[in-house]
Amino acid sequence: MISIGERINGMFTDVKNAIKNKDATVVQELAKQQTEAGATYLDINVGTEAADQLDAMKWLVEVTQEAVKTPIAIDSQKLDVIKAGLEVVKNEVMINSAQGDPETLDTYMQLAKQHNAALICLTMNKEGIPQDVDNRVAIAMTIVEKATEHGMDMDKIFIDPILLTVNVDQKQPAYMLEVFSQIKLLSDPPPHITVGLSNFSQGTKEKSLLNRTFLTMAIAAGMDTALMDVLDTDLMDAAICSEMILNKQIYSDSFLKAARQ
Ligand code: THG
Repeated sequence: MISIGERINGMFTDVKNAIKNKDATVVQELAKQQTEAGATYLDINVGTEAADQLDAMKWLVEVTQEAVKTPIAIDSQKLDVIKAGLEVVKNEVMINSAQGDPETLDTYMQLAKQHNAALICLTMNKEGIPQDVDNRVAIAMTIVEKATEHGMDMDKIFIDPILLTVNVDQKQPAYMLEVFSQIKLLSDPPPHITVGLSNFSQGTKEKSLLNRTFLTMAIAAGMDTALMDVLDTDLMDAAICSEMILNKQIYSDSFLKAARQ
């Protein structure tokens, strides 16, 4: 699967302090650890407390690139923060994320094409985040239509149906699995499907177990990407094992080791 390492995020205290003190080593260590753990992309999010978000994004991208060549996912709800990151990025890049109303998709898809970037699109629009299956799938189909209209390679489109915390509404996880299946069923070629996995267990006990169990069920339903804690070895192993069970990887007694290489 495609894994996006979540750790370079100003929501974490160590990264928040690193931004404030311009302490590159904390960020670079996280970049190296997540790369070694098998991250396909490294998410970079400045968080909410940085004094100058544009400056913080540029700095985080620059110091990360000094340490590793792993592609970066520039994570912000603000277009100008994303553009600041894109200005300094050197390698393959992903934009995280665009909202799913048609005009916003036009803007972000043009930007993605300019930078040959992958693009995460959220199933939310000006009316908010739909909590049911049908409206999420409807926005997902708008995203697919817009991508076709813009001549985007579907392999660069990642739809995120927005995973909510399990302890808030327990109907949501099953809805998400249904949304994944329907997106796969209704699109040809299909886009990638992703979520912010750690959202699922925020504020709960048993975070690792909750995340890993949802991940395996989600992979079975068609999700092929996650923004996740790649430093959680049990979680990464569960992802590898799920793909082996779905015959996306050949079984051998050393299948974990093989997948890691
Ligand atoms: N979709 C997309 N991008 C996203 C999200 C999403 N980016 C941000 C977020 N959601 C994904 N990243 C995280 C990172 C950390 C946590 C959750 C989501 C997290 N942190 C712990 C907590 O809050 O309990 C620990 C924080 C700490 O240790 O200080 O859970 O959904 N496209």
